[in-house]
Amino acid sequence: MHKPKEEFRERALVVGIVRPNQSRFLVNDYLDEIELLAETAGADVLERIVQKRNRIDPAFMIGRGKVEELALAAKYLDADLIIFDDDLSPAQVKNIENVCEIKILDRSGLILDIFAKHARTREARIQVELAQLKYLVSRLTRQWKHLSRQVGGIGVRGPGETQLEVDRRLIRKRIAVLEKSLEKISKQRSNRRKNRSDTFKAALVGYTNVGKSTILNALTNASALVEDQLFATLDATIRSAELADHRRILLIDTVGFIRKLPHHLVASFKSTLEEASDADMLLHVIDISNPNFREQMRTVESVLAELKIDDKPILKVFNKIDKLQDSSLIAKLKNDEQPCVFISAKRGIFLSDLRDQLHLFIERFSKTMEISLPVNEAEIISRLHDLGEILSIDYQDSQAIINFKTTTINADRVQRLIAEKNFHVIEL
Ligand SMILES: Nc1nc2c(ncn2[C@@H]2O[C@H](COP(=O)(O)OP(=O)(O)OP(=O)(O)O)[C@@H](O)[C@H]2O)c(=O)[nH]1
Ligand SMILES: [Mg+2]
Repeated sequence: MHKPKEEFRERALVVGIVRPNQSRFLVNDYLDEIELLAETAGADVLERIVQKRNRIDPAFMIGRGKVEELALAAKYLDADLIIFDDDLSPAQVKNIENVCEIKILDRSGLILDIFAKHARTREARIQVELAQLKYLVSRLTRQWKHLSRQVGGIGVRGPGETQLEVDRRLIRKRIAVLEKSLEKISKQRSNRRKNRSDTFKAALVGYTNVGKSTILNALTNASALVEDQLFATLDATIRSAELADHRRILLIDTVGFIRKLPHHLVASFKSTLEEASDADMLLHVIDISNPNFREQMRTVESVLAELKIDDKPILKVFNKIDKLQDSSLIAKLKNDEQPCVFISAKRGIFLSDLRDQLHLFIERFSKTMEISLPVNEAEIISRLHDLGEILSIDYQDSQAIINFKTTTINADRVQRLIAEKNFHVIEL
């Protein structure tokens, strides 16, 4: 884990709950993850507290007695904050805070904080602020001012510090302003997309920290930010990669997913993720060396379904094979998870397999069509140049017979364009 030395690090306790149908083993994996999140946000985790519970306590989540123990541990260890792996209601936060007298953060709050810390571009900053404000509106009861020991730090970056005291009406106004700006950016983005719509596009999607940006860099000589941190990438980066026989493909790097991704974030990041929705195929990147990779795959699949982009052709890219202990796993996955490839992006192992598969997908998901139009339809012909490759044009009388090749997605656009004018198109 990358820890900048000059950064002031807070001291945190993390709390997880084992539910009746869960194993301690699994909850420990979840706590590994929340620990990584905490470290990424700038905290060192002093201790994990795990409690088995059949029923969630509505007032204190883990029960008053356990919260009192927690307060003692926090005092003894001189902690600055307590992080819960589960999301807390505003009342639970208040009650636990009253007993422990230090900052209490839940999973969503922590993830939002990391997004705030990593947002670089104007778009990412607006998206994060929007998500934070929406989260805040529902918990305006939270006031950390009365806590003697801390001001600022994790969980109160971004709008929290100043806006907490402002009333809901002002926050709603700000939300409306931000939503308008995002709409504008989203329009500009979709215009830019139109301008590069003739090349086959593959979006890198997957759980956070699996190596999406590393793959983008390995295939394109780009220098996207790669960090052993969660959510290093918040913006969609697009680069062109060369495959065999000079064929090109556009690769789109996207923000990573995580278990229980706060829904305000998914909503705010829709326009960034629209880049993925416009892709011709998805590369679902998986960290094969993570013991929890199957659950991570399911999380990603459900976010893709939520974004309604799970119907695209998907190539599973199992990355980090260099870290794998048990290579029999590869044989098993090869059998169960086709189409898939196994690579190490960092070490450059089997990248040619990935390139070959991309080539196959381009072939398989491209369409050739024959279009007949009057020769004077210059505007449509110029639009076709934007949307794909004109293989040949035959002139017969006043008709142009165009042999045209394009991606599956653009083929639908062309169909609509031609149908609007009642001209003729046949898919070959
Ligand atoms: N051992 C090993 N490490 C890798 C490999 N690929 C990436 N990594 C490391 O995994 C970490 C995360 O890589 P990124 O490329 O930033 O991952 P990402 O999916 O873009 O992550 P986010 O943008 O944070 O969601 C970095 O420390 C990389 O060096 C690999 O093939 N093998
Ligand atoms: Mg990344």
